[in-house]
Amino acid sequence: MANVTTDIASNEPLQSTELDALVIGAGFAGLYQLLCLRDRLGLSVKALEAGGGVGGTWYWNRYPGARCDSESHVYWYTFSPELMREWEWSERYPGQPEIMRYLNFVADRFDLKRDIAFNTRVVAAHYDEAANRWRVRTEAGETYIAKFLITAVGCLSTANVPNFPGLKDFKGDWYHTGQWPHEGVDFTGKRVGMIGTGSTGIQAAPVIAAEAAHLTVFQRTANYSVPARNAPLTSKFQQYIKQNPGEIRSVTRETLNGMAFRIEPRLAVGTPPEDRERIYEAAWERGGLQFRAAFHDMMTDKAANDTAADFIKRKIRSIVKDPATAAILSDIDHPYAAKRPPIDTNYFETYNRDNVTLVDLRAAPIERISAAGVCTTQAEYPLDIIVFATGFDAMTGPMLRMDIRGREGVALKEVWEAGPRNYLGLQVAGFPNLFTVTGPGSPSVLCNMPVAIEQHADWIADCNRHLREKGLERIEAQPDAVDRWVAEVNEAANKTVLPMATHSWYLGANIPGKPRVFMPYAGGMVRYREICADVAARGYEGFALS
Ligand code: N01
Repeated sequence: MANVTTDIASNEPLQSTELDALVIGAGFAGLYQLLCLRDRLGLSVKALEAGGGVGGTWYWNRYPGARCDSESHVYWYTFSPELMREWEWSERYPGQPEIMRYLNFVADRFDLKRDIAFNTRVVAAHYDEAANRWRVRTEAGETYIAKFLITAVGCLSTANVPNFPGLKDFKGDWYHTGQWPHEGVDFTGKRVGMIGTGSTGIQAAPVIAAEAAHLTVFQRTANYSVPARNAPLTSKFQQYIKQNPGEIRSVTRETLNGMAFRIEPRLAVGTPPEDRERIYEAAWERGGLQFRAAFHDMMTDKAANDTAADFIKRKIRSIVKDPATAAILSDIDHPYAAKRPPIDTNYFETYNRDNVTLVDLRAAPIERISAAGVCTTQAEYPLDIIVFATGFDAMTGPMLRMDIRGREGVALKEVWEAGPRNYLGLQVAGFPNLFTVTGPGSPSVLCNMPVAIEQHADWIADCNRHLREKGLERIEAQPDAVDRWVAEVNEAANKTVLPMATHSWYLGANIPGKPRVFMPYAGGMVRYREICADVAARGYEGFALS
């Protein structure tokens, strides 16, 4: 449907597309939200996607070694048993190219692409109170009008390139891992510098080192990592997946954070040291994020966490042969998994290669980038390529880079000036009919993402159905419900060791000037699902419906 309206910024008459609902993003979240609203509710819906294809985070993060850390048989949609039987994963953890093939397969299977506008970045969304419509503008100047607006913009989609002086003078090439060139980067014979040792840097370093003439890793904060133990899936396991889609779906709905494994009920504190060591050793051999499931108290009791931290630090020192390098890598200042825990393939082993050097930025921070390379306060490191594995303006960044305005033109930037405030991570007071999928205040990044995404998209679709059945037009979070939810999010975080990593992106601490607020809901996906269901069952308690 097209009609003539007024451009929200320039007052120019423009052709607008009018819809029941508009979805921003076509990653895991946007695709499924589009499917729910279009195919189950019969709404007129479009998704607008900045990238040239589906995939969201996986479309952009094509860096060497990019791979998911959820196991493949739980890192997918579970809404359709047929779909689960039709797709076959090849490895324990899906690599970026395989995830892209999967998401394209889903988009084609459900004919979603016909309702997605690619290469279309949303720059503004303003709520028109009189019309009860969202007016949305893209970078190219197109406008869309929709009753419901759903942001499915991902938690980690706004790349953070630190503002080092001199970067523009660098004579070599530089790349951020989250904006990786589609044609790839040839490291052969090159001197490569990589800044950052989060999940991304830890995945990329071994792959780059195997190709480059030399790799220099610049580490600001030492990090834990546990071996992923990736391997091809056996045909027996592939058969198990096809035969048990219901069981797989159920498990991801019963475990704390939507993973395939359950947290062991035993406590690290009180377990005799030799038994504990044996349990950690078995968990290390098994590999993956399941390591943190070894003991129930690991994430809630610092003393318990210390036992895991100590085990991993000893492992690092036993793997890395040069004692000085091992000391820098194992000098970790936060509890295990208080920052998002990476898993790896030969990360610490990479430092035993002759062509890899570690630079300790705690001892000598980066001062600037020169024409030749990276300069710390102690030395200049000449480089041909710099890789920024420096993370993202997480969770709020993707929302705040759009000019989102609610009632009376109030900007989301103002409302979130001191940190994100919303109800259930789903709605902001003063922004009616705007829903955020896996935004701050929801389990999102602490959960296996597709599980969190399906819950949100289903809840939003059910809410839409409810409004339609009741003849209602508008839903809006109430300020007192927001206050209570913000308090609950804080309380949930404070029951864990998570806020002890004071420099983590969970707290926004990686971005200079960003308010330090623990953003995801740490109470677990099971509890969160119950709360959301309960709110809906009570007639959307905490929301005003009209
Ligand atoms: O980003 P990060 P990431 N000078 O923010 C350093 C998901 N993910 O892209 O710790 C020097 O974790 C920074 O240092 P510090 C996953 O959720 C998943 O690695 O702030 N260094 C840190 O070492 C993950 O958590 C997968 O002191 C600077 C690094 O850069 C999230 O994405 C794979 C700096 C950034 O680490 C983000 O991971 C990859 C500066 N100015 C990512 N600024 C899987 O599924 C930042 N750093 C496996």
